[in-house]
Amino acid sequence: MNISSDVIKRIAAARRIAVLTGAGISAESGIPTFRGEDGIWKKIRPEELASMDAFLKNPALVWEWYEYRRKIIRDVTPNAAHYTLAEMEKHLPHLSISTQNIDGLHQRAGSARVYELHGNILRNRCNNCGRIDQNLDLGKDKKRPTCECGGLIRPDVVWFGEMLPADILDKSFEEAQNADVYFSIGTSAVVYPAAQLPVEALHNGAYVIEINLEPTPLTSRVHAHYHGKAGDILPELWQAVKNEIGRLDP
Ligand code: BJW
Ligand code: ZN
Repeated sequence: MNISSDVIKRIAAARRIAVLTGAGISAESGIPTFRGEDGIWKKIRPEELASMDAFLKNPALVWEWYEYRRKIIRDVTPNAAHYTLAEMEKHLPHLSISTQNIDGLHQRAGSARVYELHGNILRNRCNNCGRIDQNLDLGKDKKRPTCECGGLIRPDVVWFGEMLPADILDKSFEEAQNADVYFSIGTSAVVYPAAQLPVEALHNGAYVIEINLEPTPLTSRVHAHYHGKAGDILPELWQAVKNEIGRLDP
């Protein structure tokens, strides 16, 4: 891979780095993406499953999708891209990750400063009173589990038409506004407001780098883009940055 010395120097000199990740960063761990080739579950688009309308219309179908994905997520492990970001956080002055993923793999890889924009699939929440329930037996409730208050229990994730957690979104925008270098990794960059974060970073003078298998609506706007697997590109990029830091600070 040809990494320009400008990219390497920018990362090595950055005081603050912020990262947006999407489903593509977990693809090499074996978790299907939403919109890629492997991304359509039973040929149903995410927009038809990830909404309160879909859940109210057919809770059993939506629960089936989440149970299918929970099983995959419990069985997989973080990959080289997750581990590289965790290592970068330890060695660079400040690095945060705003993730659209609900799989918890950044935390399992050792990243500490992680903002989960779309929630976490391993938690359940009552749609009425907000009570969090981690130990839900779906079988017992015939795929329509209800809370003590009578409300429907749902996965603690953010669906289309729902607000993202305000504190986490605010923090993510703050990180984007203050970043010297911003990475967008493994996201199709079509779902808002997350897709606005790299644009916000651009508007505030950050050097923006995209790593994705294919071009996205963001590609033409960034300073540098790498088309390939995050698990190949990030470790190579980080190795080059470590060499540069070593050269500057022997
Ligand atoms: C690799 C790789 C490898 C593969 N290496 N790369 C402004 C403009 C237009 C629309 C809106 C707007 N503001 C709000 C909206 C509406 C809506 C929206 O954005 N719609 C668009 C589709 C048009 N947004 C919302 O509704 C959001 N809420 C909101 O804005 O609240 C305010 C409001 C309320 C009411 C009315 C109006 C406003 C909420 C969005 C919630 C999204 N939820 C989901 C499900 C989460 C739970 C779950 O996981 O089940 O989030 S949908 C799904 O998409 C999931 C993802 O996080 C999200 C993004 O997908 P992501 O991560 O980018 O994955 P993919 O599959 O799309 O892309 C993977 C990429 O990786 C591909 O490009 C591959 O090539 C690449 N790749 N392998 C590197 N190895
Ligand atoms: Zn309740």
